[in-house]
Amino acid sequence: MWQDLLNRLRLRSTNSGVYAGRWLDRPSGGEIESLNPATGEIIAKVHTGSLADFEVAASNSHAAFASWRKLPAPQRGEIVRLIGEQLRKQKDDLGLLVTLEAGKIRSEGLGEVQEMIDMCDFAVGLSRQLYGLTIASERPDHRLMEQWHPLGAVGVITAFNFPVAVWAWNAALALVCGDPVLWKPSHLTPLTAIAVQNIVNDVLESRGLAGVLNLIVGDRDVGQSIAADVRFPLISATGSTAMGKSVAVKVAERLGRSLLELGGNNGCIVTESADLDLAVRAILFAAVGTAGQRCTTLRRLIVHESRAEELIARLKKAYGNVKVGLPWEEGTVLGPLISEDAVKQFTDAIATIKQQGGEVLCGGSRIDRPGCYVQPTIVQAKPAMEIVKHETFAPILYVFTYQDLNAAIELHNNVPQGLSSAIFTERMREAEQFLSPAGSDCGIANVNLGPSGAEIGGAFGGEKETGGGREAGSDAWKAYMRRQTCTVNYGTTLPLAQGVKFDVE
Ligand code: UN1
Repeated sequence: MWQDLLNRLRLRSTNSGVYAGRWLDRPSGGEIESLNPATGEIIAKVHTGSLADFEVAASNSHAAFASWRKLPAPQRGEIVRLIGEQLRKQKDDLGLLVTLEAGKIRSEGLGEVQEMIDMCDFAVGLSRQLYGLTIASERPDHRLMEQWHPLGAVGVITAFNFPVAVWAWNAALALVCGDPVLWKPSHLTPLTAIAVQNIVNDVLESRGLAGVLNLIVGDRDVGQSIAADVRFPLISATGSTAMGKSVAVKVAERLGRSLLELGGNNGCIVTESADLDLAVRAILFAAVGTAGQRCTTLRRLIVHESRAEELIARLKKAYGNVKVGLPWEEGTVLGPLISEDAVKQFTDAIATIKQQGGEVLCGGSRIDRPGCYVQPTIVQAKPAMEIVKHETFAPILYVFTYQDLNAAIELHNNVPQGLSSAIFTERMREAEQFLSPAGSDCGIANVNLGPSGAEIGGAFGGEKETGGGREAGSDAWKAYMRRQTCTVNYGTTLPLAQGVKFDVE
């Protein structure tokens, strides 16, 4: 059924998962299967890379740095522009592949490719704006300034839930900053990565730039090797907190730089004055969209006690109308979870919720049909429940009630993660309190919209166990470059800073 799509994206039934400047003929790792989570069927088999293949990919990435860094940044931007152009042309197919392999509904699959295109556009503009500062020197006849130089090859480790957009956040910036990339995608979504590599290869090879963007589909060993390797001064990793901690330790051991985007456990406060029409729609998208598998998914709803009954009733009604179906079918809003493992984590979490005194208000079960489907679930929770501090990557929404906004913000912040957050209020004071230094402790804080679905123009990332990294827009590019502070003495004397005297006859 999907063969035409796979052919158009040049995916054969057995694909080579290692591109190290060129496709490796026979990667020496094992073979994995890419599964369609909506049906459980095998889409294709993929040859993975071994540690020996990693070595080839790493040395090619490192070698490419020598010349790529010398190309003027706007010319690097031109390459990114060409990549963006190809992505525009293949948006429909690539978006459908995301739907097929990651189980995202059609508009979200397309949205993901749009996010890649947006990143390319952003990076093209940025390629002419990698500005440094000029600083007033305290010494006469001195110029003090900073400039930004390419850093080196970047290791990019991505997760299944944004199988291509997060690569683009990193790759588009890395490229204009002068850094080659070695990408290790999730083993659950190798085909989308191979399809993207096929697209970028055309651009790179036509310009004699093979080796600037590389791909290795590999297992944990490969991820650990990238993290440990000094040829990658920056490792950007997206995934679970457990994965991030192990990568961070490896990178820190060699004093490398890491950019981490890890677990989220995002909350939303609905105040007494909230516009519930807005809130219901936003909560639905944030908690049920992507089957609860975004880092930014809404997991904790903290609602003023005077509005709780009405809000819960409206949410239950809306949850009842959620159209579950095959993700590529028109009208579907809830597709499958990514895998059987993910379904097990959902059912285990529901059992734990009940043990810890949570009450399932709606949902709570696997859906009886082929594929990895679960019901969108609302749970009346108590703050003391241990499980509400953990991120379960599934559509489970915990509801708490509050009386006083200070207490609500405290409850909101009382989790180990700190990615995204939101408040619904019509009162300016409440909104500003949420955004103040004593308000939300997250990297992202929204007013009158949900916590998920950020645009690329802002810096994306979060605090605490979310890892502290910032990707995509704003000045996130600085992580991909090294800052050099330069002082030039254009005078004929040698005054020392801080007025130090050091005269020797
Ligand atoms: C993620 O889940 O890793 O803000 C990223 C959002 C998306 C990105 C999510 N633009 O929901």
